[in-house]
Amino acid sequence: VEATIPEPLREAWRKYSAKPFTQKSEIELEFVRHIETTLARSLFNCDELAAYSGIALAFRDRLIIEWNKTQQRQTFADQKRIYYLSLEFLMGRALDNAMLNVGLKDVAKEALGDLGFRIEDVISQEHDAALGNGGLGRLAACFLDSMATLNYPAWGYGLRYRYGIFKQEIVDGYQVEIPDYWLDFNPWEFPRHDITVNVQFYGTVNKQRDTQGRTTHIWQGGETVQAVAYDVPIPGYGTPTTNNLRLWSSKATSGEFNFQKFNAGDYESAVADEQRAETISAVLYPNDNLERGKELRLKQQYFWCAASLYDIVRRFKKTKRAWNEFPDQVAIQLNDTHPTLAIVELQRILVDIEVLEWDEAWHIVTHTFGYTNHTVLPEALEKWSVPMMQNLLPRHLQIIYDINLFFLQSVEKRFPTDRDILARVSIIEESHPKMVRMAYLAIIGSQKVNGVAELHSDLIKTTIFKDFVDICGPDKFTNVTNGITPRRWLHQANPRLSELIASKLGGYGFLKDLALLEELEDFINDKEFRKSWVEIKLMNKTRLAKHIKEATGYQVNPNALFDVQVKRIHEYKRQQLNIFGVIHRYLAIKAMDPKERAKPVPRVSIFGGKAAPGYWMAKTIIHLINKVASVINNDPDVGDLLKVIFVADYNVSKAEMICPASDISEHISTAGTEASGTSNMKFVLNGGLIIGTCDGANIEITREIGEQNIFLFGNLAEDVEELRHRHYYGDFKLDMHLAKVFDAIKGGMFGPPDDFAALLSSVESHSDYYLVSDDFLSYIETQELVDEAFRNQDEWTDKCITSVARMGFFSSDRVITEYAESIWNVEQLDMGKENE
Ligand code: GPV
Repeated sequence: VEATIPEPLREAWRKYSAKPFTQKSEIELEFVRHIETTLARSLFNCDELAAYSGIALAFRDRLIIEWNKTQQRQTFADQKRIYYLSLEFLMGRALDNAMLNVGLKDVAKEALGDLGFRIEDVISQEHDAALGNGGLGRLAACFLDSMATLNYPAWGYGLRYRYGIFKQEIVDGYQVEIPDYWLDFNPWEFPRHDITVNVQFYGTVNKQRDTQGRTTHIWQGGETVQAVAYDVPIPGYGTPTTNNLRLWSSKATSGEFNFQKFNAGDYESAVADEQRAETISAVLYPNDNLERGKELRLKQQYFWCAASLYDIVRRFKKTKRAWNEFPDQVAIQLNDTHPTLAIVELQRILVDIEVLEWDEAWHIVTHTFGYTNHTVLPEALEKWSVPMMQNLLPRHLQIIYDINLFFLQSVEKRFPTDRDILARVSIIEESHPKMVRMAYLAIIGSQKVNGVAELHSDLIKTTIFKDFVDICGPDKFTNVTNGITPRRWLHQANPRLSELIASKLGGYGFLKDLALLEELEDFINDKEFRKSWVEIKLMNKTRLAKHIKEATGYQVNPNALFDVQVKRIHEYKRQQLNIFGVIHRYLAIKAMDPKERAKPVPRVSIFGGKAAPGYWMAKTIIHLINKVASVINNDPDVGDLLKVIFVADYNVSKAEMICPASDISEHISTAGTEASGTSNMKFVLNGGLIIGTCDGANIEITREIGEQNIFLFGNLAEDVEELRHRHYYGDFKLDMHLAKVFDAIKGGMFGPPDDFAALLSSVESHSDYYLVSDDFLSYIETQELVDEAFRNQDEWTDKCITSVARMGFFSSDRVITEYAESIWNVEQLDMGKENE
């Protein structure tokens, strides 16, 4: 029952209703009030962490006022909404972003200054919200920022993990994982103990006849777990729109807990049940581009889909519309196949609970969903075992079988002569055990399927989903090239560069319309501008050097060429190619006459990234990088010519420091394996150049910035299959330069060779699946071109400025606009009146 205040009393209510602050004095008042009351501290014991808490609470109040108004405005507007379902939202820190997006960072800086704090120190107290693994999760976070900034009525739905991605420590050169318990103090979430959904698991399905003689399915028994909503406000930049990210947390169903077992005197087991329920949302699975088929993961997926769908349907029903209007009010985007059960769940709600006819329900479902694919790697494509699904979600498995039956019947009708097509496209793989192919289900249940960069979208149409293009027609498959939010990845990460750009472009309009950056090319010969540009890069490198010194003890020279590869560690991303290249460089320096050693360009090779805890080869690569670092960094023959750094615990806030500090960054995946990549965009937007393969969005970056401004190397995607085939049939010869690198490793230069035997043999004797040897010569030659180019600092600066000027296309605002127009059919909210 919703309570409303009677009209005569609303005047008093309005008089006292909370107003968003704008003045320094108001921020100071709120800050001190929160320190002294909410936090029960005083000016005598307010350390930087307490100061962070105080200012964060002040801004959270500011956000929630706009959040409330936004929700009212969107309800009133009654338009179609976007629901972005993602198991990962890699948000990073919220305070800096909140202050910038509401346009009060400068004011807050003064306020904090008045009270004795430096804003940078306060900001750096915040714990990253790390509810994601890598690119896929960060993309979701960028999308939320853009959807709010563009005034789209949009909700994110995810899980409130108690543990985000683990913290990485490097001990004796090995990765060690530390649990990331991040919820001790989180002012950015609002628990909604009144918004709950009971989610059912296990049990059995019984058929019944209803009064009209229809067969209905009753799913009974099993267990239920309660989903509790936690809301996170998402402020847009330069707009009052503050959207909602709703994260579900699991707990035991209220009432059920304690009662029966408590009465039976079984208190301990009642507590155990409660804990088991909470386990569902306890931990983020730390795999990137890999699926492992664990039952708890399937439970997470259904728990989240069921709670979200219930919430979405509840909101729709409040509008009292007819069911066939559902797709006009609701667009649900599936971030990879993780939320594919939402398709089945909506069909179940419509057929079993709302008693619609199957076909009518299926029409609604297939006009509601869109599916984004993020990989072609076979080991990352989700499949769930049929027996597991039968046990956990018996009714859903029946519905999947029915969806499959109707689908295969239609395929058979259209392709009566193709004898294998049914087995190829069946949602059920006829293996032992049988498996449910989630991507096929997602395609069949969606209106549109998209890849995340042009090459990738072409590849899915010609390889993994080829049959579906024939069956569904090519129009179902589309491309939306990824992008990044310039608010976080330029303005927040690189405030000085953002300010310099604003000074030339006459304001910060480019942050909302990134194509405006093209005007920068007019200033390419402006001496003052170039000087500031170079100074800013040097300051950013100095800031990173300071962090490196504190974190590793190694001193690096900020004038050296900073060569960065930071991303999840994966064989396909080929950090091994990079470190082998570093060893090659080291051997070359060692072989030089000491007098010659003045010649090469000094370089710092910086690595960062986490390996999935069970991914041994990735951990071996981390170990090798660290061993190589300790040998090279302590070799007096080398000095500043070469340093190797592994930055531990790479995360969003470290990325904000690292991206502005690169001269060159590496995006060197085997062609055809990296769906898009998004850090490539972050580095170029911050005035760094790229060495990369013709893969993912590198190709479109090249098209935009010009091929004279990027260092491309290596085999092309179209040649990969043929090369692998040749290796497989014994036609493989280790590149001669790589052979010397391997000899050095085998000779024990970097510690016991056995430690690296598996890594070397993955290249030498297991067919070099990722073409490290095939691309090695091209890679080291291109690195020499990088040296040459870097020697000419003026031309280098030309390339950097030109590239930044041409990066407008890679704003996530452009991406969201494309989704809105070609997939969701959703309009921006008209903010006319509210913006006055
Ligand atoms: I599948 N991606 C990811 O981060 N984790 C995953 O489990 C899967 C994909 C990434 C891709 O690897 C990147 O190429 C892409 O840029 C990113 O998703 C966003 O689309």
